[in-house]
Amino acid sequence: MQSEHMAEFDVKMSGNEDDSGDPSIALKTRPKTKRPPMYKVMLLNDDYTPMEFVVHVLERFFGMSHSQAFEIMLTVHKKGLAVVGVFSHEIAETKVTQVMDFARRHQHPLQCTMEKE
Ligand code: TYC
Repeated sequence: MQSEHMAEFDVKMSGNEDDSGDPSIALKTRPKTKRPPMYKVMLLNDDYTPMEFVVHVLERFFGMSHSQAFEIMLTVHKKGLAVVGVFSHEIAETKVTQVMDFARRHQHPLQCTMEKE
C-alpha cells in the first residue's frame, strides 16, 4: 500500500494534440500532492474531574489562555465534549497521550480522544 504522504501522479487527458487513437500517447502526468490527513483531538465530559484541572490541561497542553481554556472547559461540561485542536496524526497522538497520562497521574477520569477529520 502506498503511503498517504507520498506524492502521487495522475493523468490529464486534455491539452494535447494527439489524434492517433493510441490512448497511451494522450496521457500527460502531473504531480499530485496530497495534504496529510488531520485529526480532531477531543476532551470528554465526566462527573468527577475538577473544572480547574481541565482548565489547567487546556492551558498546559493546548496553549490556551486562561479565559479561552475556561470557555472550552464549560463547553465540554455542558455539551459532553468539544474539539480542543486539530493536528497531524503524530501530534494528535502525542496530545492524547500527554493528557491521558497527566489525568491518570492525578487520578482523574478525564478522557481525551482523537478522530480523523
Ligand atoms: N463535569 C466536570 C465537573 O462538573 C467538569 C469537567 C469539564 C470534566 C470538562 C471533564 O472534560 C471535562 N466537575
